[in-house]
Amino acid sequence: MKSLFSFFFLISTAIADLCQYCGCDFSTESVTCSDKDFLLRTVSLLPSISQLVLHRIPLPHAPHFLYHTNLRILKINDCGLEGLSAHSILPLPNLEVISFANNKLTTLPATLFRRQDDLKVIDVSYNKISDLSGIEWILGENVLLDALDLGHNPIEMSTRSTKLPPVRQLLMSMTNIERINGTSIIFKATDRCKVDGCRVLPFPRTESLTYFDVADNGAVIEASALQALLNATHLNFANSKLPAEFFDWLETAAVIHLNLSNAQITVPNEEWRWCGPRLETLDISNIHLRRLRLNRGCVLRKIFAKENQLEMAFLDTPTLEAVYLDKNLFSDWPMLPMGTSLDRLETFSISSNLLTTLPPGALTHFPILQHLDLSRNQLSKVDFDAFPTLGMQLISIDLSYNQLSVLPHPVLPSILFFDVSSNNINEMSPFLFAGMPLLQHLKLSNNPLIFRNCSEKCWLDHLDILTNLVDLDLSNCQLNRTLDLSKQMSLKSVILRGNQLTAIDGRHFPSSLSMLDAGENLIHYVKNLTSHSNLRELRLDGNPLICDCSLFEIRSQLFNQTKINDPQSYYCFSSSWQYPLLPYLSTLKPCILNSASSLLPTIATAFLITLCIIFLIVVSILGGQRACSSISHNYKRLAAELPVRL
Ligand SMILES: *[C@@H]1O[C@H](CO)[C@@H](O)[C@H](O)[C@H]1NC(C)=O
Ligand SMILES: *[C@@H]1O[C@H](CO)[C@@H](O)[C@H](O)[C@H]1NC(C)=O
Ligand SMILES: *[C@@H]1O[C@H](CO)[C@@H](O)[C@H](O)[C@H]1NC(C)=O
Ligand SMILES: *[C@@H]1O[C@H](CO)[C@@H](O)[C@H](O)[C@H]1NC(C)=O
Ligand SMILES: *[C@@H]1O[C@H](CO)[C@@H](O)[C@H](O)[C@H]1NC(C)=O
Ligand SMILES: *[C@@H]1O[C@H](CO)[C@@H](O)[C@H](O)[C@H]1NC(C)=O
Ligand SMILES: CC(=O)N[C@H]1CO[C@H](CO)[C@@H](O)[C@@H]1O
Repeated sequence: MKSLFSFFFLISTAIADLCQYCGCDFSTESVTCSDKDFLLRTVSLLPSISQLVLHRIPLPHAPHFLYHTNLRILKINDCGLEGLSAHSILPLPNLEVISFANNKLTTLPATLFRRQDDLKVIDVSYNKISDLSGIEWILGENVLLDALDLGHNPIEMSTRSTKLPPVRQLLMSMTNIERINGTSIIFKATDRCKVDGCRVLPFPRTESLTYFDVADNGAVIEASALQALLNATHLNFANSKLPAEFFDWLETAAVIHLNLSNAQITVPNEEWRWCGPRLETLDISNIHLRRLRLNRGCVLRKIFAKENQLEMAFLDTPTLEAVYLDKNLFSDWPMLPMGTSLDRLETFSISSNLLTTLPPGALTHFPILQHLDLSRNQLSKVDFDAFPTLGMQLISIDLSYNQLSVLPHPVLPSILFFDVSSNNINEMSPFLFAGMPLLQHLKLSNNPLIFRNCSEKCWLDHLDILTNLVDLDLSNCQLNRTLDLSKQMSLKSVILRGNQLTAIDGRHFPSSLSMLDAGENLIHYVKNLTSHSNLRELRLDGNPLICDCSLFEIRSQLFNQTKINDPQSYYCFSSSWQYPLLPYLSTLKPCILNSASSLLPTIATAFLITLCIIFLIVVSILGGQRACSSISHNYKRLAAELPVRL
């Protein structure tokens, strides 16, 4: 039910009302209303408030604002706003930032922003605006905008006399642009407008334009447009068609951040070897490259070259900080030219390639590397000398989805994140963790042989060293021994799903634990978890739990599980009967006395045997063949709303 509110916050006693429904932060002088189901009619704010954010509140029409001179930032996002009137924000003359993104606006009324002389940013992206004619009347005179975001609007109409205000950043991704030349943006022809004259938008003054985003239009960028954009520093041409003159242009252009991902461009010899004189960030993902050559003269800092067919990379650019080569065809580790060392490289990502080994010295020339992603390759060997012996600053290593059976144990004094899940590890050195004193996130899931040698001495017994461990994933590892993590005092999340554990004993987990996933095991009992007050999430689906009063202590966590009312996920056994867990828990009483708790199952068993006998009689009367024979526990999953016989 929608309730109707009119907010009048002129007197301080009303602040409480506002803050009851919306978040008020007086240190930043902002008011935020989010995910509320009330109808906002009139907005009157305390004089000090300078920022108002309305998010996901049903507002088909703009609310009525009372005169307010201090408000600088107004955001109405995802509110289903359909219409604005020319007077909607007249009472807010000093706005600098306006965002109506993510609504259902079809037009912007003429003179909408006429009174806002200090306006800097207008964001009307993700609306349904189709007609830009008249946009020049919307703003006051002499306004120089910092940013105008028209992105994700189905623009169809615009005329030669349509003049965009001078703007530094113009964002027009997904706006139906057909082509861009040196003077105009031309939208795609539609039924409403077929000839050029009604779908052409003259460029705003290009001297001031520094940021231009026309991504995902499939637009043809003509050579004259590139010349007009010679001084722009941020260009997003993702998914555009670029002319052959592009490479010559790039050698002289001022561009610093350039995005060419998914662009249609013919790269000679399928080898990328260009760098603009100031180019720092370059995205050349998915443009059908086979080779990548980055020379010494480049000042590139970040390169994204994902989803190509790269087999070779020549990286001789010492300014590089991040290199992304994921989803290519590298079968050999990209070696650096002799004498090159990437002294600034912090991130190196080469996941989803065809690498089979990490050779000796692979990481020697990346002295400050922090993030290494080698996941989803075919690595069967990581050479012991791949890591330099000293001074590695690695923070995260992802080796998941490879074919490793053995791990090296380099000394990684700063490592926080280590993922070797989905490999075939069958031997773990007990010394592995000694070299990772700060490790917080350890993922070893889907290594079915990882406990193979654990019958006598087990690497698991050396986990104690990892005193900073925060989360541990050992799912699907055929774990069947008890795991004592009680000394990991920082541990918050443990995933043991899909193993062969038969019990969970809270004494083996620290009190810091907030999430334990032990689904799909062979667990009968869960004990001693009452003192784990931080435990918010406990997953036990797919376990043959015993219907027992000890379940009472984890009742609140179980009730919180989304699958708790699914009897195929949560069930328990009493004698050989399987019950859906939810109805059982709903009537469960806590275990009070030992005698009582030992008596209850006896009574239950007696009751069940009686039932069984009655059932036998009924079955024999009906001439059935089945007998009440399987008293032994046979934990099969059954779909059942009512108790059923196994
Ligand atoms: C750009 O296209 C428009 C519309 O077709 C045309 O009027 C204009 O002369 C073109 N400008 C250049 C520089 O080609
Ligand atoms: C680029 O900048 C230079 C120097 O500031 C200026 O002379 C030139 O006209 C500008 N070019 C464009 C296309 O804005
Ligand atoms: C390049 O643009 C595409 C499409 O807008 C976007 O998905 C991608 O993240 C951008 N690349 C970078 C490095 O920002
Ligand atoms: C692990 O077990 C395999 C076979 O069971 C054996 O060959 C190997 O030496 C053992 N490794 C260690 C470190 O005990
Ligand atoms: C655990 O599993 C291994 C084989 O994976 C087996 O040799 C061992 O006996 C099992 N231990 C227990 C306690 O069931
Ligand atoms: C149940 O879930 C809610 C939200 O997911 C959480 O805030 C609450 O603390 C949980 N309660 C228990 C007892 O885990
Ligand atoms: C500390 C604690 O509660 N320990 C209990 C753990 O569970 C066993 C068996 O249920 C009890 O005997 C302990 O007292």
